[in-house]
Amino acid sequence: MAIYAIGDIQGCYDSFMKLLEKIEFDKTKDTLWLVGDLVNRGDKSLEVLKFLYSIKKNVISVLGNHDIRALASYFEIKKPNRYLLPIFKDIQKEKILEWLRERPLLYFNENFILSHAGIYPFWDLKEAINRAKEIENILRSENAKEFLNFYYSNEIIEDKKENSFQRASFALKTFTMMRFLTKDGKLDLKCKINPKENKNQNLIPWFKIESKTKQKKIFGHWAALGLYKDDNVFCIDSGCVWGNYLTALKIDENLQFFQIKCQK
Ligand SMILES: [Mn+2]
Repeated sequence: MAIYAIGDIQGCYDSFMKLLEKIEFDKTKDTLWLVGDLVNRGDKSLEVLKFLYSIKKNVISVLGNHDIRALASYFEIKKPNRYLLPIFKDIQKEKILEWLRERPLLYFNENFILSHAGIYPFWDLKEAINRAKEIENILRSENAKEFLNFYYSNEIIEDKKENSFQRASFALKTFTMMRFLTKDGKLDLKCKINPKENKNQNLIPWFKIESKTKQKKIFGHWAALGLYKDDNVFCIDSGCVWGNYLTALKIDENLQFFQIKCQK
């Protein structure tokens, strides 16, 4: 009955399989919490999706920016790149991409919140749940294509709320792309460096701003931050697709880490 949170897989199927061996993952009773970015930039994105679909009852996976990118190809807004193309050539593409489309942006229990990039610190849990739901409802609706078209043509970095696409676009950016925020709560989407190297005093890592949610946040997305923990957060993107490590965090009293070196 163990729960393991696993970092950004990004098509690194072989590393993922090795990690499941290492943690002795048992599909009759264990659950995986995945921080998203299941696909893209790694060579076996199709294999990752097919495997997860085959064990979908054991999987809680939140959407990451690369998963959204795959959905943009599904809705024919962006051409699939060479990493995503095998998915679109596969006979099961509809089934696995419809599964991906239905993944949430946020998952939580009493102690932890799971999301790809983090939780906007100015939102309490109720607001974060509502904002995630708004995006999920749009992505599952017939407006999904129109929304993703809007999302990719408008870089919304502050919480404008004039219309539902603007609201949802900002929220989607926070859940899937956030790293640094400006002091007035705007997203900075350019700076990707490790916070230790940041000299711009106007940019603050989102998790250094006091959060209105009490649970510990488990997230990925920030490969330059790497494996990171403090009293409030766990970042488990240890850059497997960049030749580094894939990380699992066993969610129990001991919070034990397991890592596999990239198998490429
Ligand atoms: Mn990401």
